[in-house]
Amino acid sequence: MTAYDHIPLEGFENLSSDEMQNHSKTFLEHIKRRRTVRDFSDEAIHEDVIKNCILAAGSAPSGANMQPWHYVAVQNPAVKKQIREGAEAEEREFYQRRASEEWLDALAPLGTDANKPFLETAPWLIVVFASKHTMTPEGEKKKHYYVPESVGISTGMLITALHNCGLATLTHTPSPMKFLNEILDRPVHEKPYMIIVAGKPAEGVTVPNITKKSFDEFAEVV
Ligand code: IYR
Repeated sequence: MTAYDHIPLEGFENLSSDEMQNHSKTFLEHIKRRRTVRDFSDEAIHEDVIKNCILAAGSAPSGANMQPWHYVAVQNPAVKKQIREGAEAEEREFYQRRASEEWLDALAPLGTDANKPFLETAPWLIVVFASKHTMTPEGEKKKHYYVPESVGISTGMLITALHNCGLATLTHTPSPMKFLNEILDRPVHEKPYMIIVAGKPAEGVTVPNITKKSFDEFAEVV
């Protein structure tokens, strides 16, 4: 393998300490307004918005720059219907048989159940796949590294980018998710990672009155 050429770092914003403090506060206020919603408006959202957010996700750092993700942005109503049917079948199994009492108890305050109408109502379902390896044009298998870490970072950036455009999201993980490979025709070495449901919140939507941990509860400075 030959080493990459190195080029000067371009576009680095050299902020003063005051500017940094202002940016940190402004961004914190903005990101704190992100809330997961479970009821979506069916208002259409332009494809370019979703594509740009996926490009933002694709700019994430990844192990050896392998970019081990594949995003499928679904807006086709027939495909969304298939995904809803597949997800609800798995969720029925989950709620009726697979979930432990402890897990059901943890979910009870959220009031979730096996019905997932938002999978058809929301204008976009962004299905994230994590890929263990890639195939070179010569048909050679190239292993990916730190796959869950890389895809997690990328998906977090996607959620942030969508929030930045005024879109609400829901991180949805029906389990198992193999049905997504069949519906979306993805190869077996790509593992469905999660579905990011995106759109405007339904009119009058409510969210659970939850709080986030304070700095001292989840972080420290040494
Ligand atoms: N996948 C199920 C259950 C579920 C699990 C967790 I952890 C949540 O935070 C929310 C739901 C569902 O979507 O209903």
